[in-house]
Amino acid sequence: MNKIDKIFNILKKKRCDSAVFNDAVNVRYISGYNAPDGIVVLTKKKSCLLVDYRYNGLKPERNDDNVLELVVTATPLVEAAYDILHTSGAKSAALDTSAMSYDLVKKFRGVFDSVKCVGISGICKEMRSSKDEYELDMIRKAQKITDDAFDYILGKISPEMTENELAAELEYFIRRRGGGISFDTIAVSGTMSAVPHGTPRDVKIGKNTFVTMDFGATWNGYHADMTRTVVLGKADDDMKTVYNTVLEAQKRGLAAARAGISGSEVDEAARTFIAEQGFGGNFTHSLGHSVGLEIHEAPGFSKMSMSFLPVNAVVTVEPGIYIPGKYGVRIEDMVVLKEDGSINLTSSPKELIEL
Ligand SMILES: [Mn+2]
Repeated sequence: MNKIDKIFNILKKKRCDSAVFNDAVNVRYISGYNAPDGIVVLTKKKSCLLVDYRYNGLKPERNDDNVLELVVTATPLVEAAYDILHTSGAKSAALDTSAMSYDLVKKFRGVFDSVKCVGISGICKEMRSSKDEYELDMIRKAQKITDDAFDYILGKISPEMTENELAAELEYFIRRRGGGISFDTIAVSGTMSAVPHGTPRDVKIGKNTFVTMDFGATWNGYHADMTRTVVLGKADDDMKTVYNTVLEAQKRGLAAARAGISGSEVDEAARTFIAEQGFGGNFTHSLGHSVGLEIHEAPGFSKMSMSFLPVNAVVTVEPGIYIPGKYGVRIEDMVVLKEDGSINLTSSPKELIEL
């Protein structure tokens, strides 16, 4: 079943015969085109992506039956959308309100004269959690560039480099390879590595402390996400204990990760080990999140995640230990969930690297 058929099944349950999407990510997901300002209109008679002339001649990103007809129009898009709904005899349209302002909802309601608007958030949310082959392929490509960037930086990094320079080098490598930047690169050392999402500073990386790099490339809109922590110089015994505790917790999380169980079970597998080693209070975030057209998607591996994980969800496994005022360690891979386990998409080494 293609995506449009799946969406119509969802709409039926909501008693809607048509739908309108304006959220840039959902538009890309449903239409197969990267047209952030376009509107997707789905009706029983006609489904299309409406765009203005800035996207004239745009080619789809994928080549299968998940590509909509591209309609370029000079008519304001909300009015053009209504024309299609009206002509198709639609009675009740689902408005994907995931990224709509109150003002925009009012505008749709004002223009959609004979068609009832039903605001529904997250129509595609569950569908997007299980990736198809094209999506997995894009994520693999994004992760390949990300792994290559890590390999490159190991030959480039030095104690004299600042955190900002380190972040810039990673991003420059990704850009040269044609990738986009998945999110603001985290490249932090020493005390700043104790902040899980610390911001890079104009401070030299220095020696004999942890350097954490959390970064990723995108490919056709699909994200990669990876974290590695390394040491320039030598790690002392305490540092080795912290590092190897995170590494073992990550391995336990990876071993537990599979489809058909709840995210909390996977989180628990890693968290219990860290707590047993006496660092329970230092693992202050959830174990992982899904990744796709957005860097953070549902479902995740967290204490609160009770829903069952689907086959082909792409999820991160990223335990960490953070000792405030001192340093922190995080190790993150991305995996595809299968019924009997998971496939690791990340190939970078993760035994402690001392450079
Ligand atoms: Mn992550």
